[in-house]
This record gives sequence, structure tokens and C-alpha cells, in this order.
Amino acid sequence: MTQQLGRLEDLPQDYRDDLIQLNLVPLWPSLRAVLPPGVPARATQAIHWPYASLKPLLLKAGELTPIEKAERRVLVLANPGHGLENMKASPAIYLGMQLLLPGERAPSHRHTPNAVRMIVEGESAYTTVDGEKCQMSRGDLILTPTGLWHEHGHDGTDPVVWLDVLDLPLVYYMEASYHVDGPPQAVKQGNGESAWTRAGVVPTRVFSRSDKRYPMLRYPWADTRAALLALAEDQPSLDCVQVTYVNPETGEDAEKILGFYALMLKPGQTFTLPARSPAQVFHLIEGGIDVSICGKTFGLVEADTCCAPGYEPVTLKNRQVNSPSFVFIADESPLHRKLGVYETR
Ligand code: GTQ
Repeated sequence: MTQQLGRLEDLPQDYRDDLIQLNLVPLWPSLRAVLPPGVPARATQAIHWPYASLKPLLLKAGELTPIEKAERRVLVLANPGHGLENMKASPAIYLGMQLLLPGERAPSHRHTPNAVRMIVEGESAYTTVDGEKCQMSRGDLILTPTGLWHEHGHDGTDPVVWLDVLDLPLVYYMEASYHVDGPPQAVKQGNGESAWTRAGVVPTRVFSRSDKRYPMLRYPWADTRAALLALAEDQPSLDCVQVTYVNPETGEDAEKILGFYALMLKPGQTFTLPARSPAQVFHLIEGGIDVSICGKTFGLVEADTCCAPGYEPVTLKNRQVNSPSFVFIADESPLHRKLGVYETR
């Protein structure tokens, strides 16, 4: 049984006033709030953002706000548990749905938070990252790591939408978040991904391995999907058919703060991810799944997104009995591991 501690009101007012004058705070009235017994306090709520309901509002933003007035035309998927105005899905994860209309350009800038984009719909848009022109197709993952120039453009005929995942809340909390504007980038010859998309073989360092910290910027969905299908076929007894997006030179997580994964649920499969300390985000690339978190069940259809607080198990059920479903997951694992607070319960 945890001992009841003294309250602020138990202290004489003149003593409390003296403390305030000297910028001092007694710990014991707040000790249990900052170090609760057994499990952390979490503001993160389990929230579902259905794409069908947000898409009309995003397209409306395309009519209401020209790209020049937005720079990045984004509706933020905000967790009410953190206060909508704080624009967090979880303590370290920012989510935004970005719209780019045919012919539009989002100008070049770079910033300290790391970003990735998961392409939701539309063809013929691209993002240029560090001079590398990355075409966007549904399900592709494109990295924009900290400090790299990036700009977006669209040569096609229909709106393009993607999900931005940034570690902005953490970097902002650290008082380390800022951006720099720049001129349009010169596009360099070649792209990294074609040299890196075969796991097990990488370009030989002495001749051609890059000295880039982030050698692979675009992870085509066709390759990730094929890897999941091959894994499931090769290991039929494997429950968690999941791959991690990694830096192919180091094998480490693709970015340093958030982790990114693709999960395949086999036809009719139900799978429970154990309770772990990091918060998570689930975005359905293909199929139809039910996600159960904290006693709520969300029916996700393609392009839907939901989030889960840390320290909670999450059950994923493939509603499709004849075909697999494919889920993109973002979580705070790299951060928790680096800080030494990562746990599985
Ligand atoms: O596309 O560069 O959702 O700078 C938030 C900040 C997207 C971007 C966001 C950004 C971007």
C-alpha cells in the first residue's frame, strides 16, 4: 500500500508564499503525480481518425487556403488527451495529413525534427530530399531525416495525400525545433533506393558506399509488401509477420527517434502485440482490420489511422478471411531504447 503524503494545503500560507518568492516547490505534494505507482500516467488516448471523414475537410482546405498561404497544407491528427492545440498524437509523435494539388509546389526547407511520409493516395507527386527526387506512390515510405532539405511537387492530375509522421513534439519539448528556408534544390543524378532494396547485399564501401548518414530515403511499397509475403511463406508458423524500416548500411532504425514497421496480418488472423512502453500509431495500407486498444475497438478501413498509448496491449484482427491486410506502424521504440526506459510487460 502506497503511503499517503502531505498535501500543499497542509502547509501554512505564509510558508507557501515564502517558497514561491524564492522559486521553490515542495516535492511531496506532487511526488505521486510525477512518479505514480507501477504504471505511468498517460495523457495519450486511443483515437481513430477515419480517412473518409477527414478527406473532405482536407480537400476543402485545398479550396480555402492556397499553397502559398500554407507552405505545407496539413490537417494535424491531434490527440485530445494532449490538448488539440499541442498537435501531438502521443508524447513524441506528430501526425499530419498533407494535401498537394496538381501543379502545386511546397517550397524547400529543412528543420531539426525528423519526418517520414507514408503515401496515402494519388500519383505523380514527388518530394526532393537532399537533392534526391523521390516519386510518391501509395504505401511508399519516404524519409526526411533531421537537417535535410526537402520540398514537394506534383506533376499529375489528381490530388495527392500523404501521412506525415514527425518527432516534432519531442524536439519542440527539448527547445530544439526550428526551420530554415532555402532555394529550390538542384536534383542530383540517381537515387539511393535502387542500390539498397535487396536485403543482404549493399554497395561495397570502398567503391561506392555513400558517406551519407541516411543512404536510403525511399522505401517502395512494392518491395516492402513482397518482403512480408515472402516472410510469411517462408515461415508459416510465424505469428508476427513484420519488417522494420532500417538504414541498410547500419541495420539500425531508419531514423533515430521514431521506429517504422510494416506488419502483415494473414487472412483471418488475430494477433496481440504485448504491452510495451512506447506509444504507437497504426495506419492501414491495405485490407480491413479491427484494432482493440484500452477497451475500444476501431474498425479500420484503408487509409485510416489510429493511435495507442504506451504500456497497453493492442489486438489486431484481420477482418478479411481470404486475403492479408497490411499495416504501417510508427512507434517511439528507438527513443525509449536510447533513453533506457524501454519495457515489455
Ligand atoms: O512537409 O515539410 O506535416 O515541415 C509538418 C511540418 C510537414 C513538411 C508537416 C513540415 C512538413
